[in-house]
Parts: sequence; structure tokens; C-alpha cells
Amino acid sequence: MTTLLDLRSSVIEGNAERAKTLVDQAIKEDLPAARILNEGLIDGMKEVGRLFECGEFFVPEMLVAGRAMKAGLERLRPKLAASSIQPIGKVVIGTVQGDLHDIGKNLVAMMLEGSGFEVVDLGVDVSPQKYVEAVKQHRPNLVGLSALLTTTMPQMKLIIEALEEAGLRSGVRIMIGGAPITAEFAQQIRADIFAPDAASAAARAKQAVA
Ligand code: B1M
Repeated sequence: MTTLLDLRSSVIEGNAERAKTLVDQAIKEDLPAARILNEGLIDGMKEVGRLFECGEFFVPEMLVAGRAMKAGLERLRPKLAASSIQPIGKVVIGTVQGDLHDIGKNLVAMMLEGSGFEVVDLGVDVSPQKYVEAVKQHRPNLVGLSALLTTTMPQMKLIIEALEEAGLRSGVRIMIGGAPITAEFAQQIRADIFAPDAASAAARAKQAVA
């Protein structure tokens, strides 16, 4: 499918305007949102990661590719969220302290919205204290933690401990994810749910509140 291949290239080239236009075009062609997401946007970003790993791309290229992916995702948001009616639960989500990666987290947030959750997005670089305050304020069913760096993974444990110390742990389910996160790690730090991608994050969150 040419549109999806062009969309993938627009992410790799970091062309945000073209990414938006191509998402619009794919929607007009009636392509399913999941294909636009997976074969266009996510595949493009995977290639960017590969090019970075083999030294062909550097941080600036990753950054512009990230912006193009975000621009495309924003365009796709209404289609991803189209199925939601009444909120089935509330999620507080963020990227942990020290970590600025937010594309995967945004995608998870959109899929959760699309599955009917009310989502409170705390953004990136979120401290344990900020999570504690957000849980007190919003009383969510679920707390979502995202980390993309091996150096920021330990923050997840600190957040869980902070929620325990504040007496809030038993009232929420904690879901974690991000490229370096595994089910074993989730078990080690006593998170309740691990999800390897946005689609399973939404499915597991739904199971958790059922
Ligand atoms: Co960064 N970066 N980066 N980066 N970057 C990675 C993560 C890296 C793997 C690249 C590499 O070396 N191959 C590497 C980490 C290595 C490691 O720790 N082992 C890396 C590095 C080293 C860095 C810097 C340190 C580089 C530097 O400055 N020298 C720096 C750190 C900055 C910081 O955070 N403090 C840095 C910076 C950046 C940019 C700012 C340039 C940019 C981020 C832009 C942005 O997010 N707004 C960036 C990017 C774009 C990447 C790569 C290329 C792509 C990440 C991405 O968006 N993927 C990435 C390489 C890679 O992943 N292959 C890389 C697409 C996204 C849809 O997937 O985020 O995995 P992902 O999310 C998935 C799942 O993981 C899961 O669902 C999502 C959708 O399916 N998921 C969850 C995510 N969160 C979840 C939460 C859940 C459940 C599932 O529940 C709550």
C-alpha cells in the first residue's frame, strides 16, 4: 500500500507536514486505524531506531522523526478514540523522571482513550511525588508508567514505593511498559501489569477494571 509506505518514509525523513497529509489520505482511503498506526507510523519509527543503532542517524534526526510521528499520531487520534462512549475507568499515566521519551506513552494514552478510559496524562519526566499527588487528586483505577531508557527503569520501583508509603498502593493497579521493560522486571518491582505495546496495554487495562 503506497500511502502507508510513503507515511513510513515521512516519519524516517522527519517530515511532519507530509506525515499529517498522508495520515489524512490514508483515512480518506478508508484504511483501518491499526494499519495506519502499525505499518505507517510505528514501522517508520522502528527504522529510525535501527538507523540510530547502526550509527547512520544521530539525536537530531531522531528528534525530527519523533516530531513527525507525533504529528501523524495527533491526526489519527480521533479515529483511534472513535469507539469510546462512557468512561470505563480512569488512568493516570506518565513517563518516569529523567526520561523524555513520550511517543509510546502518548500512543498508549490514545489507545486507552479509544478503549473508553478517561486519561490523565502527566507528561514526561514525572517524579514519584508528582504521581503520588496525581493519585490523591484523581483517584484513578490504574497508574501507567512508561520508561524507554535502561537508566530510568529503576524510577518505576521508586514510584511504587512512594505510592506504598503514601498508603495509596492498594487502591490502584500499576501498569508498566516501554522498550526495555519485561514481564520479569514488572514482577521484580511488584507492578501489577506489564504490556509490551499499546494495543495490549489497552486490552490489559480493560481486563483489570472488568
Ligand atoms: Co532516544 N533512545 N534517547 N530519543 N530514542 C532510544 C530509546 C534508544 C533505544 C535508541 C538506541 O540506542 N537504539 C536509546 C536507549 C538505550 C537504552 O537505554 N538502552 C535512546 C537514547 C540512548 C537516548 C538519549 C540518551 C540519546 C542522547 O541524548 N545521547 C536521549 C535521552 C533523553 C532522555 O530521555 N533523557 C534520547 C533522546 C531521544 C529524542 C528526544 C531525540 C527522541 C524522543 C522524542 C520523543 O519521544 N518525543 C528519541 C527517540 C525518538 C528514540 C527512538 C528512536 C524511538 C522511540 C520511540 O518513540 N519509539 C528509540 C529507539 C527505539 O525504540 N528503537 C530511542 C516508537 C514508540 C511507538 O515505541 O516508545 O517503545 P515505544 O513504545 C511502545 C512500547 O514500548 C509500549 O507501547 C508503545 C507502543 O506500542 N509502551 C508501553 C511504551 N510505554 C508504555 C507504557 C505502558 C505500556 C506499554 O503502560 C503504562
